[in-house]
Amino acid sequence: MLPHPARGGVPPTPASMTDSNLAVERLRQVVGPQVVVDPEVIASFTTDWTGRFVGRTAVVVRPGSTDEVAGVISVCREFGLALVPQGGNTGLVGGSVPLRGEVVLSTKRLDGVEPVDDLAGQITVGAGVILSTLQEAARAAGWSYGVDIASRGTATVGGTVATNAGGLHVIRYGDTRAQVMGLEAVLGTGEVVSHLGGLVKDNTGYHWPSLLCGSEGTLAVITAARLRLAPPMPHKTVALLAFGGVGRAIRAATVLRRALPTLEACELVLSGGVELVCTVAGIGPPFPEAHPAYLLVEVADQVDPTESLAEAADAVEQVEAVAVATEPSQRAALWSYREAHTEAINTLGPPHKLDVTLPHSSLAEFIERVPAVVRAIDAAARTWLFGHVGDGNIHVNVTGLAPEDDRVDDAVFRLVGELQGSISAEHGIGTAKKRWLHLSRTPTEISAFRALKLAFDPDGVLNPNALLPAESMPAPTQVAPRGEPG
Ligand code: 2HG
Ligand code: ZN
Repeated sequence: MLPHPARGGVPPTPASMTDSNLAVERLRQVVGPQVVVDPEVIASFTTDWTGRFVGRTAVVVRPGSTDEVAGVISVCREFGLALVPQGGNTGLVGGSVPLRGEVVLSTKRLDGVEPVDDLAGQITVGAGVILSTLQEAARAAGWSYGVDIASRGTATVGGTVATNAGGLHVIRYGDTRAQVMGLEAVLGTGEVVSHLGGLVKDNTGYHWPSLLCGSEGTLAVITAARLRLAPPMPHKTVALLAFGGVGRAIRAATVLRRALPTLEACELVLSGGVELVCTVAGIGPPFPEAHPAYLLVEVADQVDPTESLAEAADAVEQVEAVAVATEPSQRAALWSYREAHTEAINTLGPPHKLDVTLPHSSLAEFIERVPAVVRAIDAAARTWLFGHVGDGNIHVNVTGLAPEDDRVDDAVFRLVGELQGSISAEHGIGTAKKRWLHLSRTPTEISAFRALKLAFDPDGVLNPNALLPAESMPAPTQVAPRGEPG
C-alpha cells in the first residue's frame, strides 16, 4: 500500500517511472497509443497557466472512456504511482500540475456531448468538454448554462466541477455545485459511481455533487456530469459606474443587488488595474478622467432590461460617471476593462493569486488594508485587486515577488482569517493554499476530510499533494522551494 497522504505519509512519486517500462506497457494496454512520453508534448502539462507552478512527469495518459479511466487508476494502484487529473490546465492554485512527478491523467478525450434533455432542461456531458462548447450546446437548444468564467474557451467541465468554479454569474445562478444534478466518477479504488438520472428530488442518501464538487481530484476522477440549464436571457445591458472610493462602490453593489433581480454580474475594478489593462491591451480609458473604483454591472432578461438598470443606477448615491452598452461589441468593450485583468497582470511575471471571500461588512475594509499589508513585507511588490464583489469575492494578485516567497500569501490570508473570510472563494486550495486550510476549516473538519479521503482513495493515488495539508504543518512563514509552495 502507498503511504497515504490522509495519514500524513509522504505521497508516492513515480520516480521509477522512466525505468518502469512495465507500468508504461500496462498503461498502453489500457489506453493504447494515448500514453504520452515525449518530453516536448509533456511540457504543456507540467506548468500552470500563470507559470508559478512548475512540475515534472514522465507520463501523460489520455483515456477516452470511463472504463479507461478506471483502468488507468488500477494500473497506478498496482505500481504505486500517484496521479493528477488535469482538464484544461487553467487552475490557478497548482492543483492540476504534477509537482512531485505524478502521472498526469488528462480528461480532454472524455468529450461527449449528449443532446439537451428539453423536458428536464438538463444536459449530460463528458468531463473533457470545453466550457464554451457546453454553453454553445445549451444556447443552440434554446437554453443557457449558469456558469461563465474568463477561461471558458479552455477550461473543461470536469475541471470546473472538480474545483467548483464560480465565475461571473454566481450572484444569479450560484457556483458550479449548484448546477450539478448528477455525476459519474471513478474512485481511487478504480470503482465507478454513476448517478446521472438528473432527478431534481432524489433524497436517497449521500449526494455525489456535494461530495465531489470542490474535491479537486482527491476523492475521484470525474468523468461525466449531468447539469441543469437555465432559461435563455437574450437581452443584456452592461454598465460601468465610477466611484470616488471602494466603500462607495461596495455599498452601491448592495443597492443594485436589491433593486435588480436581473443582475447577472457585479464586478469591482480599481483605477490601477484599469490603467494596466489599457496599457497592455492598447485601449483607451473608459472615461476622460480616472476614478478610484468602478463597478461593472450586467443585467440580463427576456425583455430589454436597460430601463430598469437605469432606474436602479439613478438610485445609487455618489456615482461619478456612467457608461452603458447594449450592443454586443460595446458590451464586450466595457467587459474588457474587467476581463483583461488576468492576462494584463501576467505580463508582469508570475503573480501570487489570492482569491478570497470576505463578509460583505468587511469587504471594503479588507480591500483598503491589503496594499499596506503587502508593502510592509515587500515595498517593491504591487497589489492588484478586482473581482466578483457582488458575491463578496475579491481577487488579490501580487506581482514582483519570487514564486516561492509566500510571506505575502501568509500575511494576506491571516488578514482574511481575522476578518472572518475564506482563503478560497472559487479557485480552490490546490497545493498553493493547503498550508493555510486551518484558517478557514477547524481541526475537526480537516480530520473529517482525511477520513473521506481514506474511504474514497484508500491507497492515496488521487492528487495526493492537493487540498489536504501534511499532518504536521510547516511554520506558516517558511519559504518553500519552487514548485512546491504548499
Ligand atoms: C477571474 O475572475 C478569474 O477573472 C481569475 O477568477 C482571477 O486572475 C485572477 O486572479
Ligand atoms: Zn474570478
